[in-house]
Amino acid sequence: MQIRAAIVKKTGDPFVIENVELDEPLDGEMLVKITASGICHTDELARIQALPVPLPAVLGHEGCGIVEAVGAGVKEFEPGDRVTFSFASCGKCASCLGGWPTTCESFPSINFGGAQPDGSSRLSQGGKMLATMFGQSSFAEYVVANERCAVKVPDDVPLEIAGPLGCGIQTGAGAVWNRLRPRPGSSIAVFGCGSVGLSAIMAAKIVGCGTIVAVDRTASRLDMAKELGATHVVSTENTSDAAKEIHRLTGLGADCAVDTTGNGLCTRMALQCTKAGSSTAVVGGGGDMTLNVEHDLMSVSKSLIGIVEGDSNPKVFIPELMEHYTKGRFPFDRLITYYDFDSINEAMADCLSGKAIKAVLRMSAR
Ligand code: CXF
Ligand code: ZN
Repeated sequence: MQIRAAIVKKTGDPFVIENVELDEPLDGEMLVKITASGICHTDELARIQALPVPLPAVLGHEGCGIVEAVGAGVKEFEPGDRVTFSFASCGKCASCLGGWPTTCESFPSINFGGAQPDGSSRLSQGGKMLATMFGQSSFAEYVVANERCAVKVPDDVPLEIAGPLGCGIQTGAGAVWNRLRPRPGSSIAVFGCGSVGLSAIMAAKIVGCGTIVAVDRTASRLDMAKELGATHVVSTENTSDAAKEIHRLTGLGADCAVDTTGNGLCTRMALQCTKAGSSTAVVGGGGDMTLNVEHDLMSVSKSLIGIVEGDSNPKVFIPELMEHYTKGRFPFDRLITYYDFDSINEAMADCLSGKAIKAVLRMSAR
């Protein structure tokens, strides 16, 4: 079928919305009409090729929509189901079988290699294959994706908010709940108050952390952090040494920290602001840092850990996030600014400038 999709043709090109061909779903796949798609910084990294997804490509990996048709062998879904997508995984390797799909052996190739595991793509233009992202390519009116990437959205969750749960929101919340697991009453510092950091803050509040310190340079984001659960905020505009300030607030240092910024200097500050025996999680890519292994880690029994997608098993974790949302504890919809699909370049620009915390594109295919 012919659909409209946003294509990136060459490195750094803007998105152009054009007609493309979408093939029928094969075994285990389904055709989904996209209602909305979040924009994530990783889409920008792919557009500028800091993350080398093959081009030309249809990016987008926070899609949600309604199942229109299912291919042979699809067991979990039927036409009419409301679904949201997350990252792709093979379902067959030891990590997937053990319930840890973020460490799937095929994670890099299946999510960033541009094609399905067999090397094929359901998307093409003028007879030439278009690369896909996260097995979904949600900057489009329709996608064909494997049912393993999808999660049902209950009727009491508005469908158009659901897409970001599959990447940015679970990345922040999952780092706290699935890996750091702070104790009630403990302290946590969160560096960066974009959608990932604010999700970590909401998760820390639900756990019952007693001290939640938000660090960012933008006053409006720190205000939002306070509204969502931060007990203290540190502005890097006004404070030259955020780590020192966090030591002042917590006494011995924070019990754990999350760095969402992708900036090595912030990762270093996050590590420095914690107390001995603590863990610091890095959940945003791109930074370089130097550290002294003895002084910064070993002699103080500290851990510096990388976490992909909040260590989440989306089929289990996303329903939990939606349950917290419907109970009013996890108002992640407050992070969203909506844009028409045709305004995708403006939406991306607003994400990069900080004007939008989480941009969500509304598709409007008939
Ligand atoms: C990605 C970031 C790069 C490593 C894999 C997961 N998250 C999606 O935006
Ligand atoms: Zn993402």
